[in-house]
Amino acid sequence: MQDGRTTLSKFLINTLDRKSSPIAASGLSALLIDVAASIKTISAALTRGALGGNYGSAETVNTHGEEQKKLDIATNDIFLQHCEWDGLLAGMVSEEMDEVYAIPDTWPRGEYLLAFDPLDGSSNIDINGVVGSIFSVLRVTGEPHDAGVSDAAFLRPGHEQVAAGYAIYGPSTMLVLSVGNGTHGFTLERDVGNFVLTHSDIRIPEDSCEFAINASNERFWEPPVRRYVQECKDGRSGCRTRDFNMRWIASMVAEVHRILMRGGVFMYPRDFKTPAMEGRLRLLYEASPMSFLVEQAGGLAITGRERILDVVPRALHQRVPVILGSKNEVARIGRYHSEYDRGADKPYTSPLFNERSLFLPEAPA
Ligand code: AFP
Repeated sequence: MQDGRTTLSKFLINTLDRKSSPIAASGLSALLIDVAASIKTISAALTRGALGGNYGSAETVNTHGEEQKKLDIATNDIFLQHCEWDGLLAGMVSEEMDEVYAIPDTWPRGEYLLAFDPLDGSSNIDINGVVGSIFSVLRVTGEPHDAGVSDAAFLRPGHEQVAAGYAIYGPSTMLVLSVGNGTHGFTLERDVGNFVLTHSDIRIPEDSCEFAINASNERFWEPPVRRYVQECKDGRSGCRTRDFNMRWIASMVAEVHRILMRGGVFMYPRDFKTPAMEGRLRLLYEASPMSFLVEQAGGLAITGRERILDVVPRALHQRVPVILGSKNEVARIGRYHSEYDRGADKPYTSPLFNERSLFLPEAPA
């Protein structure tokens, strides 16, 4: 379909509603239109900035013990209001809600499950930085869902998602979406209110010289991550023989969008600042949907030791380490984890080969 002329509705009808479509899925297009309506409403609220009276803390904490911004709660309610009524959902899960949101009895229930982070990067709100929303759609399996669903219905590996996407609220608002036939970007034509296809079939470059990580956690990283980042910092004077650039926007949506647009690697690896925490990012509504989009665009997404889309969640708000982006860079980081686990990385992580050493051996090709 042609960039610049295809609206989201036309794209979804052609992709999901035509009986001839290999991925036809009744009702899914209508659900995604409601998600898109949530995003348009959030975009309008965000562009009012401080004038909207939504800056600052809500003086509450979420299930993770994190302080909630007023907009965290406001955007969560926008998703609920736009999506609970359509008779397509059996339940919803959000970063901002402890439990599964049961569809009120006033509305019929449907065959889909929606998990979302209504406002990703909310620490950027009060500084007028880039933020986003992330969503993931599963189809209910097995248990009857007219009486609502339990946690178990959501605890499915990410490769079972039927759709995933994010909104990025930047200079323009974009919706980036996959229903299993590639990853596609739509730009909000604000004065008309349509999402227009502007980036069809996005492909992530397999190589890159750009990485994103919160370097303030370096002392808590595992050796394979330290090894990879050190080699990037060594640049052309080290084994990578080319210089790298670093970015950190504190919004996973913004980092992933940059990677989809020009390649790169995003890492929020396991760190031992809080040993009990398996990672910072939540599996159901951050890591899984973003990994689905990245893989559909030709990239890789791993925990360091396994494919994120194969991880079976144990709990609604489970966290995982995330390393995703350009295929060859993520494969290298995965290889470093495997060498470390096998004790085969000694020359690269022993104290003798620190950043001042002249003896940096060639890293394996
Ligand atoms: P918030 O939504 O609480 O701001 O967290 C954003 C996020 O989950 C992810 O989008 C960022 O990449 C990451 O946290 C930033 O983490 P640091 O604050 O540790 O840099």
